[in-house]
Amino acid sequence: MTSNNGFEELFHRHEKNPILTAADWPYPVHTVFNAGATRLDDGTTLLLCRVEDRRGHSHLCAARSANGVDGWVIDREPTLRPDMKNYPEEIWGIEDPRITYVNELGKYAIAYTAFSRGGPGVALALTEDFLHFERCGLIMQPEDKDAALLPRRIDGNFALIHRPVTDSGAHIWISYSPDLRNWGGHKLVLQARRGAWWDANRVGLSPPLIETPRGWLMLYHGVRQTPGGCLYRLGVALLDLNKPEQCLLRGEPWIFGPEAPYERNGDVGDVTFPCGYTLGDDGDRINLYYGAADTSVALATGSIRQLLNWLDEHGIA
Ligand code: BMA
Repeated sequence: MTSNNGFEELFHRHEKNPILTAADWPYPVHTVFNAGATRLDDGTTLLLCRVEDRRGHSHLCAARSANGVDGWVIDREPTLRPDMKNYPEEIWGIEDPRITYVNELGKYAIAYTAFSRGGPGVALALTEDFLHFERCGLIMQPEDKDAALLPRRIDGNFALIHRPVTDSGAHIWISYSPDLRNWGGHKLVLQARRGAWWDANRVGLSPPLIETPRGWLMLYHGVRQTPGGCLYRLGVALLDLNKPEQCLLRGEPWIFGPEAPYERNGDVGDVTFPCGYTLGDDGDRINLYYGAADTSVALATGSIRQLLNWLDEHGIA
């Protein structure tokens, strides 16, 4: 189906958007956005939402739903709070969780942003039930964010996609670890483009990688800085299955960006920021959960097959 002024539409907004807002919360909160997502054993969709309070600090709160659209049951109090006493790097809150189920551990790994005095860094926590959490602490020092663990080892090591910021820009990297504590083997995966590009200067992983027989699909955000503010849009690339630092294809145009009123207006307007997805029972449908304008959680659906076909047509090696 094509619409959108002739551009092929790869993600379709849900008619019930935004699916979660502060008004749904069982305790006072300012905004709810940038949610990690997973499907539990019984098929329940769990969103781990970033919740901002009226100090401007964020914590994480779980919402569960049978169909992933409505009927959300939200934890009565914060599910994972910053723990400044034991993890001083969480002093200004914890943000933007990405969830990966790691078969080998029988646990979910949550990579999230710890907002420290030194800037944002990447922290990791493990859980079996989203009730009890085992913190691994800061695994990438500031300035670094937009991280997710891969669901299995690559060549014997765990692998983490993340986005450090250096003088040369904000690009997507991968790092490896034998034990989730010690990290090395850092490699550049995808560079921000330059100049007028929609993804110039600043890119970052959006949800965790999506495994397909042809490679890892990576949905990533690009940030366009304009005199009127930043525009956060989504692009797609395909990474090699056994060597994810090798980018096989990268789309030129963005595939999803702020259009709907709840994406254009909010605390930070013109932001679509996915941190999680779940797959439909057919193994093809992608339910993409994204933060809209740093204010609410919205849902759009796409198809793995269609994304791969689109990359064949619009991707460059
Ligand atoms: C990014 C992150 C996101 C946020 C976005 C827009 O740098 O901090 O959490 O949604 O900016 O404000």
